[in-house]
Amino acid sequence: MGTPNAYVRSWVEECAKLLRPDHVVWCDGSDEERRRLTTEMLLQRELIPLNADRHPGSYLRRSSPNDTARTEKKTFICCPNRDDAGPTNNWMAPEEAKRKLTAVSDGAMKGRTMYVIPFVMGPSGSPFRKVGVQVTDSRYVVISMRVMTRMGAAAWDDLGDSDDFIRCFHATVELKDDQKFICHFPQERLIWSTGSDYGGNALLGKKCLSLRIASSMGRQEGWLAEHMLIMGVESPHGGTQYLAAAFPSACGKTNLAMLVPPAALNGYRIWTVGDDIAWLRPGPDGRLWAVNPEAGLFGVVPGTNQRTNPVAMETIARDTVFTNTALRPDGTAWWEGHDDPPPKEALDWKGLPWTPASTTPAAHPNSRFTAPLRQCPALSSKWEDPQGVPLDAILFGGRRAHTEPLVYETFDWIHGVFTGASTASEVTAAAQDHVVGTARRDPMAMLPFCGYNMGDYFNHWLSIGRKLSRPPKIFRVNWFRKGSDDQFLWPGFGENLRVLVWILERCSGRALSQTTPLGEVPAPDSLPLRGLDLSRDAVKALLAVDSAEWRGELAALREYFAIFGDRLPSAFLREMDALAARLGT
Ligand code: GTP
Ligand code: SPV
Ligand code: MN
Repeated sequence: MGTPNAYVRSWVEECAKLLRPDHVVWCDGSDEERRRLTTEMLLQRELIPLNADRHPGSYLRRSSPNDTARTEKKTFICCPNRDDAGPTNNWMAPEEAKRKLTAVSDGAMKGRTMYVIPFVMGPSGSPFRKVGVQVTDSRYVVISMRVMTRMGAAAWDDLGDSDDFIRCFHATVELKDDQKFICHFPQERLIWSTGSDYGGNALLGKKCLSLRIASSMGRQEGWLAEHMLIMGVESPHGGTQYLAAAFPSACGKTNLAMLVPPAALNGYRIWTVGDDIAWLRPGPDGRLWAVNPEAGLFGVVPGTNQRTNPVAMETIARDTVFTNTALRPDGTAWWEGHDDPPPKEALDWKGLPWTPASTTPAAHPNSRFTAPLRQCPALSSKWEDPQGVPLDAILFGGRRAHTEPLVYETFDWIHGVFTGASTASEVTAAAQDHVVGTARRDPMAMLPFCGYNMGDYFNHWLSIGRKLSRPPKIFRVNWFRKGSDDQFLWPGFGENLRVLVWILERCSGRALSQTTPLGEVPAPDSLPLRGLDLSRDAVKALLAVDSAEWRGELAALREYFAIFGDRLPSAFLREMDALAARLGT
């Protein structure tokens, strides 16, 4: 096995000089190392052992109550020119950010141990993989990175003599708001995060590296880093087609990526390639190829049960870390939407007594599970393919109670990119600093994750399209439309396969559609709905396009896109005019 090269050693020395830890430990990703750290965490009560019969090898972790989700207002893109971060990102000048972070980090690991984590994002042997090195004082981060990335000394071999690694600096410091910064320096390929040890704020291989830094690298190198699941759909008629889908945080990626076909569609099989992040590249064949850079799942717990997501339930049946779920007296985890009814008594996610009469939820709404992808019974045999899988379709979605139909197909790549960029979605608990439920624009589900100006990002999407002679078709979906009774019109979860089947049949030119101002919706009876208890009226309501409502939507969209000024693709202006014409204005 390799050893860290001189570039790595000198950067780690620099980090240690600033942080002044008592010890520096170079991690190797071994099982022995994981056991040792776990034992230490159990002794320090940083982990709570779960019932060994019901949850073998699994633990509960309670985070600090003010550190339970990504924090968008403390997340910065630090590039020299403010305009290059764009109107949707927080920006800080690199020198100012470094000044602040140096002050916060100075001596921050005194009395503590600094762990050095070598890791690779992307399948081993893939020409698209990227090496990262993270320093951290959080053992929780170490054991989580071991699940979420390909961690270990193999990264040193991959790196060789090169200094082409992403520098990931993490210090827990105190979990106080004024110490909290999640800063990205795309020019230097540096991430510097302090004051949080939760999920996307602290596991720097995930959103920070594989989306914010990677999106910026992708722009330079001609590829895309996207907030997308990747899945294969094997049809009973033979053959597997692949699709990628971008939905905002907590809007259904993990669930779709591992859905179980309904009985009426028996014969179909779903193969999970990834549930959160996709790196997309034009191949020599003119198709778009997708790779999942991650090796684990960091999934939303509430709502997960045997009916909604049996594959996830099997995936997390062992060797899983639960973060911020409730704990039952028998040492098992519980959450809202669990198969079991609410327990008579439990400890809530903060460790406080909870009963069904309590007015607060037992599990945090953003409680999560961390588990290796290898434990997923639906895992695709292609999940580690160095080239990835070729996409037939890309889906953009969001959570919209009104306005957005269940599904429609866009007319072409440019219209599809425009449609993805137009996505709005109701805010969920996956970020700390917004009012849950209010709708906001979230282009391509990348609003919190794009490492550069989103106007440039839209142009980059258009330029990728020019390299594709066989581009995937682009669709918009919405599982969350509600009826006048305020209930979801669509059953969702496994039944979503019905929509995927229509989509993939459109890609192979078999399913019928009807044209609306937005795009092609399923023709009557072309959605495979047999065996589903859904009235004709409900189907109509699900697919309805209300032109008056959409004229209002378009006016709001024009206002939104104006924030990008002259970085907005002129093609988007033409798309808006064309949409206006189709809507009859
Ligand atoms: P991140 O990990 O934050 O990126 O989230 P995600 O996009 O992977 O979302 P996930 O699949 O974890 O789902 C989030 C929440 O939405 C869970 O509580 C699910 O139970 C719920 N959900 C997922 N799919 C559906 C669906 O088709 N219909 C309905 N009604 N709810 C769904
Ligand atoms: C998301 O919020 O989209 C997540 C969780 O997948 S985190 O890793 O915290 O970003
Ligand atoms: Mn996500």
